Amino acid sequence: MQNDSRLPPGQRRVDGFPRFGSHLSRPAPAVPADPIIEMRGAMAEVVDLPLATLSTLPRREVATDFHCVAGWSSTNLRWEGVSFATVYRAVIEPALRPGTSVTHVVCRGLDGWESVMTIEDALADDVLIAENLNGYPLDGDHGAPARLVSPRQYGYVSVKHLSRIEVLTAAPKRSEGPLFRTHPRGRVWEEERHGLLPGRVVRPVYRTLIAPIRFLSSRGVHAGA
Ligand SMILES: Nc1nc2c(c(=O)[nH]1)N[C@H]1C(S)=C(S)[C@@H](COP(=O)(O)O)O[C@H]1N2
Ligand SMILES: [Mo]
Repeated sequence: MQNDSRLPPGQRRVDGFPRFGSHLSRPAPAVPADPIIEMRGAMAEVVDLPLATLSTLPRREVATDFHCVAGWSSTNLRWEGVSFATVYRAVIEPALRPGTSVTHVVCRGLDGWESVMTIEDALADDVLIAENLNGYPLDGDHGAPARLVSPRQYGYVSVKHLSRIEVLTAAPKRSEGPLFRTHPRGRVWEEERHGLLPGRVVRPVYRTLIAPIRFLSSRGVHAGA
């Protein structure tokens, strides 16, 4: 636990970059032969963007740390892909219904995981649809074939195996109970760890979840090289 001074409040450094998520022991979803990202919501026409096309948009690299809301941080990751804002401007915006004012974006992964971002957070300049991590294509553990990466928000926002982006004109209704209520923004430096309680109050509770989730997630890791 050396030198955590440059980490956001309440975070502790881990070695490496563990696989972590609600998938627990389940292996990563299979990568489709021709993966697409479905663009849906307040659009005049739906768009299915092949990843092969996404990859031709201007590329961007972001060197950053990754912070899980449970309290672990992985440092010095180098993501490479296409900026979310680039995809939004090039693909989504031209297909919006005329006069539409988008307020929120819902991303979904092939395993059904979903996260909600305000449009402001989604368009921040370090938000990526990443295809590579530290110089290699993403593996199943970290979100193959492409994932969202929003470094200034807790890790649950950064949907792995990204398969769908939905644009909304109002905040979606919440289905979570009060216990694990996510914060509507989940910004790490503000410690927006919880929707109802102060971040530092839930820190010790969330921290107890790290070891079991990490253990289970590591049992579902990608079997390839
Ligand atoms: N598709 C999908 N994305 C997900 C999750 C998940 O279970 N499924 N878990 C989230 C959580 S809680 C965290 S902390 C990060 C972990 O990313 P990693 O497994 O690459 O470390 O992924 C996030 N994105
Ligand atoms: Mo997390």
